[in-house]
Amino acid sequence: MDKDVTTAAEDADDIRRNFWKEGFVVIPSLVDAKTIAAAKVELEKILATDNISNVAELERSDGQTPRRIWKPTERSEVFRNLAEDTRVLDAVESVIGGNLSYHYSKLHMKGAKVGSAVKWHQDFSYYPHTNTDLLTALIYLDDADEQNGCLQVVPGSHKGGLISHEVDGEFRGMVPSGNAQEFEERGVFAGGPAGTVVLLHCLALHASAANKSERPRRTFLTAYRASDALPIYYGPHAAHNEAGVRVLRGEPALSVRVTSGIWRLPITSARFGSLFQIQEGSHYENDGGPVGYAT
Ligand SMILES: O=C(O)CCC(=O)C(=O)O
Repeated sequence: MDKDVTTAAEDADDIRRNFWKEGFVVIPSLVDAKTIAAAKVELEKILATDNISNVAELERSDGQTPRRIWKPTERSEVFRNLAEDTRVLDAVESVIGGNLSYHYSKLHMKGAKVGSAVKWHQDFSYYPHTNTDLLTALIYLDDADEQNGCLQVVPGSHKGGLISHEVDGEFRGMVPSGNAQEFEERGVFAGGPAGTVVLLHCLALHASAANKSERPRRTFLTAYRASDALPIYYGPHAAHNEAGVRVLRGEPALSVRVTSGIWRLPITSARFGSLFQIQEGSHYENDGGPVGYAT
């Protein structure tokens, strides 16, 4: 795959049009350098702890480099503010409308040389809801490109429904390997300089390669949903993020909007703490760590 981003946008109309056409949109340098610098300082503060495993999941390859920081908005006002940044929320609003809620967030560290790959998947497979007006904003804290494992997306894939994320009949949070090969060919790179924001539809097929470069690719991922989209309850995992959900714009929903569809449920025999664990199968060894993180 050597294709460039097909969908960069600057104003609200572009953002809406490109997002709904391709299932994602890249908004170059939406967040200013000062805000990004402050987020990186804060990130180091979060990691300066004696008990790293309470805060972060570590790379399996070296057992020491953090690959995911859990719940950054609960650990830091800086990340809480970034999740509520007017520029980000304006972009989200231009896509899913003015009644929107914060869903959950995380930090992916993609450390230089050791950053794990994320295999092809659709986020909705991890958290089926009553409708599909859910999206994630990936806010790059470093310049992100093909070399350090920027996001890759299959354009238009959000229109094709939900495909299987099972291996041997069990949810594993990634598409079967035969499909992955096809998506690798059809996918495009969605990178950009630090401060770039990628809005990603919950049904868009996406992945990112391992980081073999000398540069980290740190990213704050903050997810939103239309306030009338509620999770489909199939067990405790489905409710895991709900305590943190809050209305950010518009009115709390008094009705739920239900669109038709048949959604396979992400039921597993072992609890998992992250998409990394369930995709690599390490959740079978430790039964999950912090219970059932969203993706
Ligand atoms: O950080 C990345 O490269 C992608 C993350 C992702 O796909 C996810 O969290 O669903």
